[in-house]
Amino acid sequence: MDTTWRDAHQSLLATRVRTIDMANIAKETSHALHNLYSLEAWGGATFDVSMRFLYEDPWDRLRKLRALVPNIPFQMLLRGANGVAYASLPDNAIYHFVEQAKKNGVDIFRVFDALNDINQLEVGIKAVQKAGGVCEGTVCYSGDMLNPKKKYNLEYYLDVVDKLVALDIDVLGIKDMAGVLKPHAATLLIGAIRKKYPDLPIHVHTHDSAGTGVASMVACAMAGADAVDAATDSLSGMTSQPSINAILASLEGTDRDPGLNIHHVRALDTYWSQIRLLYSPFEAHLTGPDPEVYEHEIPGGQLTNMMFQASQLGLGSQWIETKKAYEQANQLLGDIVKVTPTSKVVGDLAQFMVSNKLTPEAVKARAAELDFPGSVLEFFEGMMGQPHGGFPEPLRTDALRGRRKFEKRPGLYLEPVDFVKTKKELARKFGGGITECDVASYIMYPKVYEDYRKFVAKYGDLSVLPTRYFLSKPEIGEEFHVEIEKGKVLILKLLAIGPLSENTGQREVFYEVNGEVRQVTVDDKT
Ligand code: 3PY
Ligand code: ZN
Repeated sequence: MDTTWRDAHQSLLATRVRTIDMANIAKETSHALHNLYSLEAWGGATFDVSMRFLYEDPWDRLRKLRALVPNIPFQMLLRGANGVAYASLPDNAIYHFVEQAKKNGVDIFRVFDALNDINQLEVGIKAVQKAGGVCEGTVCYSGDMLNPKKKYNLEYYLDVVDKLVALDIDVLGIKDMAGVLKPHAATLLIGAIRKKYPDLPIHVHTHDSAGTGVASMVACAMAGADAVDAATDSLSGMTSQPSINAILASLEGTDRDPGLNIHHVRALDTYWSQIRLLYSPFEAHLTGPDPEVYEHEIPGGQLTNMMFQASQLGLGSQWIETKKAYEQANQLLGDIVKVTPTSKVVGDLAQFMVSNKLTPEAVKARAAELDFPGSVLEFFEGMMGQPHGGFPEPLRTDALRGRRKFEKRPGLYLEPVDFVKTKKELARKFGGGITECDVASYIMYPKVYEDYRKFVAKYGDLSVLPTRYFLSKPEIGEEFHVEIEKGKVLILKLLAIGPLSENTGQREVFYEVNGEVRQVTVDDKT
């Protein structure tokens, strides 16, 4: 599977790659990668980020890409009972969301749960089965299976796999979100699953954070995995997936050679090498593999995000401290599986410990009086499911101070969504034309969706702007083209920018549209 359109940029460029940059290479991709298992094109953090930061409709991205790539299955990442959000939603919201995703172009759903909680997984799995999608039931790999002192061992993983198989999944996913699945562990894990389930399709996901991604994926292929994940070279390596060409070269001449035309695959990367430059403001400036990932176990996407945030806040110097605190926070929380949303819980607690200068002992001793981040309290409440081995006590009870405690999966306690009522409310706020996809977006992220709609009502559809002009302003006198719909091209030229008005904080901007001079007043937010 090629992850370029989803996890690769989520893990390297803060999820910022825009639809237009995928659509512009979609036809060539459909040709060069025609015999791939799938393209990961949707889900995970892309859903929220496309509305929140790109002012794009995620459903529109899915439909556009689907139309351009009719021949390769599309895959999405679904966070089980959390959908694509950060905590559980009512079951009917998950069913409704998955139904829209299937109708709009997703074929294969990689369903995981951040705690490998089978009851949470079951919600997503059943929703996919009901919608008629291919269900990739997934176990998240954490820790180090080769180390007998670690919490999660081979027996643990085989037990989760048995439970997934009992739910009648189509494909088994192994999700190594932090890139800690070492090649020898990969051989043992995949070998053991293959022996127990000779006919079960196995698909493995990894990140190259420690630099072992290619070796691990080759080990998986050799041990009997059917599909592994890779990304275009220019968006691969480090916190992203391993490079597709490195994997192809490593499998060349073996019976696991996927049989792609390497010249075509490389040609796609020529495009991506240029596109990556456009997104340089979102680079985390990683300098090389991070072997400490075996200690802190921070998932790939989160590692770059935390680095990016630390440098934006001028806390780059605290980075080593933050990584150490992440490790300590994980132990405090009971050495949990860390992936969205539980990775955010550990990250929030780590940042809380660093900014308040708290040792793990102090967190335990003062738990009844500390103002823990909201995500930590939600985790302790049970809003993200039940961790293997239970919650850490007395920390949980002390931190909750009488708040609710779910001992079963949260969906059993949540009121079902009234879709008709929600649709009517949205129509009242935003006018007619509200679709089921809009309803699903609103249910996942109410405020993000509302802000997105208000933004579009004010500024129009910015998804058509070339990225260079979406991220920064043109030079005076610079001319550029915007295709607002097929065959309808605007030729724009910035002519002049007037002085800042002290009273209004606004400026007059003069520009040309297809040769006609126009003028607009804009807020100067700088
Ligand atoms: C997500 O949930 O967005 C992930 O990529 C988890 O690895
Ligand atoms: Zn990933």
